[in-house]
Amino acid sequence: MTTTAQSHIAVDAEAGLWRTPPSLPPRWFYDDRGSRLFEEITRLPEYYPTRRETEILQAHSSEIVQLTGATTLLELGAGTSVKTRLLLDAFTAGGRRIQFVPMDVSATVLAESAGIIGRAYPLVTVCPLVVDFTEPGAGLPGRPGERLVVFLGGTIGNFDDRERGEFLTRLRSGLAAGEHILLGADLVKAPSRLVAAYDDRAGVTADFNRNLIEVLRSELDAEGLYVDDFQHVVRWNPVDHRIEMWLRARRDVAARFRALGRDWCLPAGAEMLTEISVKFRLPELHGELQACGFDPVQTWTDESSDFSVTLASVR
Ligand code: AVJ
Repeated sequence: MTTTAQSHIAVDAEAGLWRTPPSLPPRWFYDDRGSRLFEEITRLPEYYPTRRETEILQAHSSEIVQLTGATTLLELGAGTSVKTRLLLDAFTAGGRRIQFVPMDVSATVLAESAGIIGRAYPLVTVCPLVVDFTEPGAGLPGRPGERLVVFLGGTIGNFDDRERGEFLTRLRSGLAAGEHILLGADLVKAPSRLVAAYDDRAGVTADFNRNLIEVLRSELDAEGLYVDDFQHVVRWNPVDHRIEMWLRARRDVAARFRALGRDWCLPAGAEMLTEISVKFRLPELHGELQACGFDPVQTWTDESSDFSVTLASVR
């Protein structure tokens, strides 16, 4: 699994597992198996975000491209960039050239998708970058004045209010006035639908969540830590308008992380927070963007207003 100096699972485990409640940042879901399980999630009948966002991009990519006039497309948390291909289609439609910088924590996924996109799009120069975009650090690549940063899938929902503000502010400071961001954000809707999207009947999301235990076990050389001792729990938190994924201990867990030289106990019934997925209302989202130095240009939703894609310019 990919680790960088700034982002190491040992550091995150030390910082999160001994807190009350214990927690771990969601980036550790995406080892090879986790990445495959997430791909499977995007095809589940209950998981609407990927399909809705694809519909929006299919309908409005040319418009988005016209509004930005960008010549460099940067993608945060790119993964396989399937939806971004709709933008690349629009960008290259008139025979124009564009530079594409997919950024992701997974070097494997990135190298594979960069190869596929490079071959499929002769007009696109692909410059993949292995980085964790949640970490503060170097500025953004590409020529200032001509960049569009896309952050799709609703991954902005993985940040809580404070983290989101910090993230947007830092993103703003890495860009020049007049440049653009394109942000996919999931919208508040009936809790039953939201919960179903994260607690699917086939149990794929449960496997995805519980895979985190396997990642911890193998990466931190743990003994006494078993995937089967954990149950997938999903809750809608109406106060913070977010989905929460937890792992609940089915029995007393007494593990030892040999890589950390520390013991970890979780009594039966206790829970660990593994992911939040904030859902938005558009006026609030626009207000947050404004407050962080962006001017919303336009927001598109799908026909059922399940999901949103917002183009904003840097003030
Ligand atoms: C990749 C963060 C957008 O929050 O919907 C899907 C991750 N977790 N099912 C989301 C996820 C469980 C997903 N994001």
